[in-house]
Order: sequence, then structure tokens, then C-alpha cells
Amino acid sequence: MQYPNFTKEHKSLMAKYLTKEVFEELKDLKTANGFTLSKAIKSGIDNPDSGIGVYAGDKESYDTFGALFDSIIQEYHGFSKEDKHKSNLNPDELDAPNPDPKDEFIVSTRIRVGRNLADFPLGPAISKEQRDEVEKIVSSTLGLLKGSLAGKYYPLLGMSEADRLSLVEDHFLFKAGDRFLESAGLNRDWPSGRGIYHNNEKTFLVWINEEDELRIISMQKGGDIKEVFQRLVLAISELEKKMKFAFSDHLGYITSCPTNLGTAMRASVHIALPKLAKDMEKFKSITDKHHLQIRGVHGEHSQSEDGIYDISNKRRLGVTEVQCVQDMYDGVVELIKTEKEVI
Ligand code: ADP
Ligand code: ILO
Repeated sequence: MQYPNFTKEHKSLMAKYLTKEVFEELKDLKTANGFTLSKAIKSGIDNPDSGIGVYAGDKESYDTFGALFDSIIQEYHGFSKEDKHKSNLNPDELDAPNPDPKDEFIVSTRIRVGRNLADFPLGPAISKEQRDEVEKIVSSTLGLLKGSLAGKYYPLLGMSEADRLSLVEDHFLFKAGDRFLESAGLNRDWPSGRGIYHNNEKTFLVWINEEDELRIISMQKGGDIKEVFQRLVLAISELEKKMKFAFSDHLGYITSCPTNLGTAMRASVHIALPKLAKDMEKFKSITDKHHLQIRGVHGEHSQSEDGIYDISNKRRLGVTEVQCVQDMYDGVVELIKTEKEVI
């Protein structure tokens, strides 16, 4: 493998930290699952507009290719090699009364975590047989859930195109054909092994075998952020009784993209801020202050529609789950206050 031909367009953290020295140190290494540096960086090379540009094939990748991953993790999360991740999933410690009880601004709230099974490689290095096995284990475990979490699994294989598109359009299901995931090898054998589980109300959902083997999701209309968190915590604790997830004391929950390490949590609202949207500098100063990210309404790399934005926590590693949600909550309170003040 040759040192990549980075252009001016390659702006990812991978392009920044993969110096010739780091490349020489890592270029011939391989994990037990056969994952290599060239597989890890392919997405960032194929997609020069990547922000991160790197994926892990297994937990071991974070050690084997540490000379690259550690710098990316340090810059994205402000988390050093010596730090230890900490968890807190106690909803009683979240201070989040509904910031928009009249439903004037917040359209919906969603909190998700990523999880991967401890005994399998991550998606970029998984084989078709292993992926199908993960689908079988996870969907049958979900089938044991009771009460408000009880639901049904809908595999993508055999789902009508109209049903799939309507689930995507309504924000319940992941998109097909994401070019970043494609280059990372995460779309191999599509749609086999992928699917979505949800309860009747579609307030509790689990994606199987997208970027991570599980994305556990709690969502509902409006701004009752605490209720959404409580449902998610219940689901995580029920699933943890039945499955062993990939975890390390240093990096927390192990995910295929280093941005999701730690809590693997993204807590978001879809919120209408048409006035603030005309003053992006002010908008961004508030989101930056609260460590938040702005996305469009159809997920990452999408555009906003009708002044509605997806606002979520940026920090996930080295902060607890409660802090992730609190970051989002505190920022949303300030955004609503400012939106009301703008003439
Ligand atoms: P992820 O949350 O897994 O990082 P995306 O940014 O791709 O992934 O979002 C996945 C889907 O979830 C998209 O359809 C997006 O519109 C939807 N979504 C995210 N936040 C909310 C929210 N607060 N309310 C409703 N849908 C949401
Ligand atoms: N690989 C993409 C996405 C990075 C962060 N987002 C997700 C979904 N993991 C990039 O480098 O921009």
C-alpha cells in the first residue's frame, strides 16, 4: 500500500493525522479479523468531504491503529489515551422539564445509542454469515421484550420499496446507499441482515446492522426529553440483561465510527428556529457554547427544511449519558429563549 494521494479537498481528521510517519508505522498491521489500515481509511480517501474519514473493523482496531485513532479521538472528543470513560444512565439526575410545553418550537425528540455485540467484529469487518447471525440473535432477543417495549421486527429483505421509503421519510429508518458507509464496507450484501424493530407507537425502535449492529432509539413528538430518556434507559437495561456489548474501560461502548465511542449517544430535537436561522453566527455561537451539532432534518449530511434543524450533543466520550442529554437540553433552552427575542 502506498501513502494516499491527499488533495486540498481532503479535510478529514484522518487526512490531518495520517502523516507519512504514522502511515509507515501502521501500513502492514492487521487485526485478528483481518482489518487493515487501508480498509480503515478508505471512506475518508474516497470521500474527500469526510469530517472524520476513518472506521474501525473491531475493538482491536482502536489499539492496533492507535497511532492514528488516538489523535482523532483526542481532537474530536478532547479525550486522551490515559482518560477513562464514565457512564451515568440515571434519569433522576437529568434536570429537563419540557422546555416547550405548548409545542411551539420542538417538533420531536429522539435519543439513540449505538451498540455492537462483544463476540463479533464491527460492521466494516463482519462477514455475511456473521452479520446474518447478529440479525438472528438481536431480533430474537428483541422478540422477548414485554410491555411498552414489545414490538415486531421488520427485515429489509422482502420489505416493499414503498414501505421502506415511508419509514425513511418519517424519520424512523436509516437511508440506503450512504456513500461514506459504502466506502467503509458497511453496505456489503445489502439488504441482507438489516432491518428495524419497533413497538406499535414507533416510540421505541432498534436498527439492526446499519453503521453499528444495534442502534437503540427512543423518540416521540414534542419536547418531553426526560420521558424519551427514561424509555431509552429502560430499553438499554432490558437488552443488557440479555446481550453482551463490546465495551472497554477506556473507550466505553465500542462503535465503528470513532465519533460515537463512549456513550454512543446522540440526543436530538427537531426544532423550528426560522428567525435564528437568518443569523447563523449567533445560532452557532449558542450551539458551540453547549457542545452541540446542527444537522438537517433528514439526518447527517442533509439540509434543513422550513427553518427546522436537528440539534444534538456533539460530545459522547468522557462525558456521561446524563451529561449528553443535559448538553442538548441546556442548549435548546437557550435557543428557544433567543428565538423568542429575535424580531
Ligand atoms: P443517527 O442519529 O443515527 O446519527 P442520522 O443523523 O442519520 O443518524 O438520523 C437518523 C434519522 O433520525 C433521520 O431520519 C433523522 O431525520 C431522524 N431524527 C434525528 N433526530 C430526530 C428527532 N429529534 N426527531 C425525529 N427524527 C429525528
Ligand atoms: N464518515 C463520515 C461521518 C462521520 C460521523 N458520522 C457518523 C454517522 N458516524 C465523515 O467522516 O464525515
